[in-house]
Amino acid sequence: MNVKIKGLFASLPLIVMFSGMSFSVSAGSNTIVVENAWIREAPPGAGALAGYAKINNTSVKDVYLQGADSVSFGMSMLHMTQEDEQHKMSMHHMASLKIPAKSSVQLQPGGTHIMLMRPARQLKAGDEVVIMLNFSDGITAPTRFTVIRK
Ligand SMILES: [Cu+2]
Repeated sequence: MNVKIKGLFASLPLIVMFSGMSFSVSAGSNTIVVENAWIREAPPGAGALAGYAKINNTSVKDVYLQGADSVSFGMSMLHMTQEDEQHKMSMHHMASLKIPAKSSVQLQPGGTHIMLMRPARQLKAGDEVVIMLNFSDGITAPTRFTVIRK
């Protein structure tokens, strides 16, 4: 996060709300609501986990998810899963993910996800971790993810 974004942040009224499993953050005319944020439980010693959520953009302007940050992981990044002609699955880093105006995008297994590398501790079903979702226009949504066994 750079100085320009911090300046923008300071000048805008910022409203943060938690209600059950959903989280919303507003800055200026942008409103993002994150729902059902979860992390798939991984076997002990796993070097990477994946996080999923539904991201709603309730504003009239497109917003871009540009990355993630969490003190609970050595590195967090946006990934997409692709299948080639031989039906081999591979994952690729994504610089940004568009959340169209008045629309939503689902991060889900087999699709776009937040790759969470080098967990600081073993995470078990029921644990909660906060991951900062970084959007365009300097919007940061601190989102509570619940670890689920699936
Ligand atoms: Cu991945």
